Amino acid sequence: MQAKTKSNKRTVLVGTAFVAAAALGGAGILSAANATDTSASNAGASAAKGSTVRADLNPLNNSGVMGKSVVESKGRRLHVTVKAHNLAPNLPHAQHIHFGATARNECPSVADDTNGDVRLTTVEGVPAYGPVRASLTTNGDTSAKSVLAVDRYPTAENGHVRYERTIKTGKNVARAIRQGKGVVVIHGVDYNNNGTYDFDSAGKSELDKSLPAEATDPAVCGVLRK
Ligand SMILES: [Cu+2]
Repeated sequence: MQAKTKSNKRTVLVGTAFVAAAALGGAGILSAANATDTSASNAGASAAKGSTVRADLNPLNNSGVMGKSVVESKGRRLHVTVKAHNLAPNLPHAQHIHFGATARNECPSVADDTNGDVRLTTVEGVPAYGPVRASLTTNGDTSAKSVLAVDRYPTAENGHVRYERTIKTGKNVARAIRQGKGVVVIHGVDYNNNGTYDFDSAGKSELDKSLPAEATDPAVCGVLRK
């Protein structure tokens, strides 16, 4: 039961990632984006002279999720921390830094619920936060391509995510983040609190009809401000 559930969740998120990348159109844009791990000591040293942006993460979709994120940057190197609580427990949560040259670069509001169903989907949020620019994975690639990298997103043990990693991104994206235009979004809302992403409460994801919207809807969001 446990193993099967887990595998189902993975399947769900694989699809999520794939269609999200396609729908948001961000995957191919980051030509210069390469994921590079650095040691903790390197990260600390480079951050010392870099600039820092911080986000208070506030709930979307009445998720009740709260959190904080800090990004210290120098050049293309970003030292990212994310802390969040009250996430759908023990489920994987895709998390990204979004930014769009033509987006408002803020968190979506009820005004972005364009179909007025009192639910905000990932696509409805795009005019606010833009496409995915960095995937906050636990290991391996962190470019927008890793929206696909389901096995590499944190699982919210007891609803908590504690994430820390140094990543590299494209020059333009790094600059936008320093300018206060990066938006941290964590996805995955278990609306009916039944411990899994299912179709019962929110139906199918608009990104991919084979997926529950619960797996793709944004749960919490914050703008990384100076
Ligand atoms: Cu996202």
